[in-house]
Amino acid sequence: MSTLVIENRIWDQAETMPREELRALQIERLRECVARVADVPFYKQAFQRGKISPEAIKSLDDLRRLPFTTKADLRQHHPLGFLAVPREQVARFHGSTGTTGKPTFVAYTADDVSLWADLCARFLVAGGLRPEHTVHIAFGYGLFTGGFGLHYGVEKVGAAVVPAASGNTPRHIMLLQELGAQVLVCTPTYALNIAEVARAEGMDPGELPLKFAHFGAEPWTEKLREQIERELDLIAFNNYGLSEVIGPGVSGECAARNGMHIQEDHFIVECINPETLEPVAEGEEGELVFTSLTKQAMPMIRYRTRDIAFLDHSPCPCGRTGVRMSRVAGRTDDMLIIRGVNVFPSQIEQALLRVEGTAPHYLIEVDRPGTLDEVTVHVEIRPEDFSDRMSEMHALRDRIDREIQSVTGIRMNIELVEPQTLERSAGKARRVLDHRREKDMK
Ligand code: DLL
Repeated sequence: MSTLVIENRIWDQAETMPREELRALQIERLRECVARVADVPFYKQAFQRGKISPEAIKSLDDLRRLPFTTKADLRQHHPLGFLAVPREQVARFHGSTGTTGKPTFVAYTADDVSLWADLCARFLVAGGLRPEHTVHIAFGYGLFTGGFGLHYGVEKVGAAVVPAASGNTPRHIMLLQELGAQVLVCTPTYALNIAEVARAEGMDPGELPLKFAHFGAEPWTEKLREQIERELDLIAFNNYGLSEVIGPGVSGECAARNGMHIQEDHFIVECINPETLEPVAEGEEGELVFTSLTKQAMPMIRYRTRDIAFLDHSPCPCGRTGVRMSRVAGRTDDMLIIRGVNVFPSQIEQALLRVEGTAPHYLIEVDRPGTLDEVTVHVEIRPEDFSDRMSEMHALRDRIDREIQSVTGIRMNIELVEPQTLERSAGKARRVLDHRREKDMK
């Protein structure tokens, strides 16, 4: 386990702004944002209905008079109905791939791209990045915001970038060895994949030169962090963002690694009950909603992320004043309702990681063959734990069965599969195959 100590360094003093000052800045910026989107058809209509003008924004409570924006609204105004600047001012398009249907596009002006770089620099520096480092980026470079966003952030800090992009894991290992990057940027599951391929090549992944890593773009658990840190001998930081709001750079962990500081001078966060749309109490889980205060090309008012997390306003020893969001427990649209019980894939991951002998590679298959939902969890066994003895495999399966039942309260079918049989993803891991949805869509 790494014994590296990350010194607390702050990229931008705005990160430590007293909360009173921060609130005043947010109100001022919200007013400007409302003025900026006044001609976007979706907001124009909503503002007319609600009799909202920039002058009507007097306090942060007035935010609640503004409409929510959803993915469905973006789809309805596809491709560029949310553009708030003349087309010639757009410097960049990105897209969110989405698991269903067409990508939705997002746009940036040159200033937006520069802000994005700065916000990524903030969390990278909070998590140990210094100009003398080399950073290996194994995110896709393309419509996905991960590659470019982190790339700009690293450049802004003045560190060296290896834009390795995604895919071809043996090549990543070769690049890591030859260029000696100390910092890894990718999804947490891809880091596991790198460790696994290194081991298959007869190497100890802990011998790679990596010292720390910035992971994001998909939900992961604290247990998975421990496992990755152990295998690759590094310190792993979590960072969060979404294309519609800016991409990576919405929030990230500091050295305390006790929640991700939201960059509140640029985004207002709300945490709501997804059914009643009312705010939840402090510390209670709910859906995160973001308003992007300073984006120009495509600002979002109260964008419903569908990500479930909780907020923590308690002071942080690092001195940053931005509220911290917890890990994302899951997405409202990933939440499985199994015989009426809500289950997140992350709960199954949590259960699996408690059982020695299973790799954190799994696939949850849901179906409704008759009237009842049935769940099968395909779990990959680590090569060293794979055994020809049926009794050992049965005992392992029973342990998994018990853990899953104790975490989710639901009995699932457990199917053990041989090492290396589940698909590996170079980007976000696919954890759920819901045949009920496919049937519903037919
Ligand atoms: O995934 C942006 C990003 C890239 C963030 C690289 C961090 C690092 P989208 O493709 O639009 O953008 O997907 C956004 O990914 O709503 C969450 O559900 C999920 N997500 C992103 N970061 C985290 C995280 C990028 N740290 C969606 N933990 C979001 C859990 C995350 N989920």
